[in-house]
Amino acid sequence: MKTIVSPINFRKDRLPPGQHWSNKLHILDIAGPPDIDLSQYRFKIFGAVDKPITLTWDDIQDLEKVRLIADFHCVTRWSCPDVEWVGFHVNELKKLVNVDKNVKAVMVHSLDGYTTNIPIEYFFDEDVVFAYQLNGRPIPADHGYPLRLVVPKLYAWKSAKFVSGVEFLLEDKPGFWEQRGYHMRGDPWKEERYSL
Ligand SMILES: Nc1nc2c(c(=O)[nH]1)N[C@H]1C(S)=C(S)[C@@H](COP(=O)(O)O)O[C@H]1N2
Ligand SMILES: [Mo]
Repeated sequence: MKTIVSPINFRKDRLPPGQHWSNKLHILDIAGPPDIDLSQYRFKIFGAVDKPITLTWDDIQDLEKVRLIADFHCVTRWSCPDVEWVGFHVNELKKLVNVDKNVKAVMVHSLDGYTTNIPIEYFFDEDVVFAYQLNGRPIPADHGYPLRLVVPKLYAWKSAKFVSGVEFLLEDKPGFWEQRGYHMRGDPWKEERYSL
C-alpha cells in the first residue's frame, strides 16, 4: 500500500497560528453517529459529471487503498499530529466519472444531514482521501464510520464524517457551517475561521 505523508507535516510553521497541540481527536458533530448497515450503505457521485454513479460498500473496497499520515487542525483550536488513515484517494473518483471542467467546488453530503463545501483545487489534491480506517482499525462510529473525507490542508469541519456522497458544483455554495458563518475555504495558516 502506498503511504502519503501530507506536505503540511513538513511545514516550518507546522502548527498554524492560534492552534495548540492535542494528543487525540476530539469528537465534534451536529447529531452523533448515524446507524449504519454496510449492506445498505451507498456512496453517490453526482452533480456536474457526465453520468452520476452509486457505489456499494463492496465497490469501495475494490478501489486502490492508500495510507495517509496528516496533522488534523480543528477551528476550535486543537491540532492533532500524525493521524493515520487508510482509504482511497480522491483521484479514484476521476476513474469512475468525467467531471465537468468548469466545476468550482464540491459539496460533501453526510448521513447525519451535514454538508460542507470545498473549492475544487483543495478537493482534488495530493493528500485528500476518503478513509475507512483510523490508526489501523475501522473508523470508530464517533469519528465517521463507515467512511469520512480527510482534507489536511483545511480546518477539520471540511473533513466530513459518515459521508454519503459528493456533488460537483459549477458554482460554490455554502454547506452546514458555512451557512452559519464559517469560512468558504478555511485555510488554517490564513486563519480563515469565519467569513464574518
Ligand atoms: N457528518 C459530519 N461530519 C463532520 C461534522 C459533523 O457534524 N457531521 N463535524 C465536523 C467538525 S466541526 C469537526 S472539528 C470534525 C471533527 O472530527 P472528529 O469528531 O473525528 O474529531 O468533523 C467534521 N465532520
Ligand atoms: Mo469543528
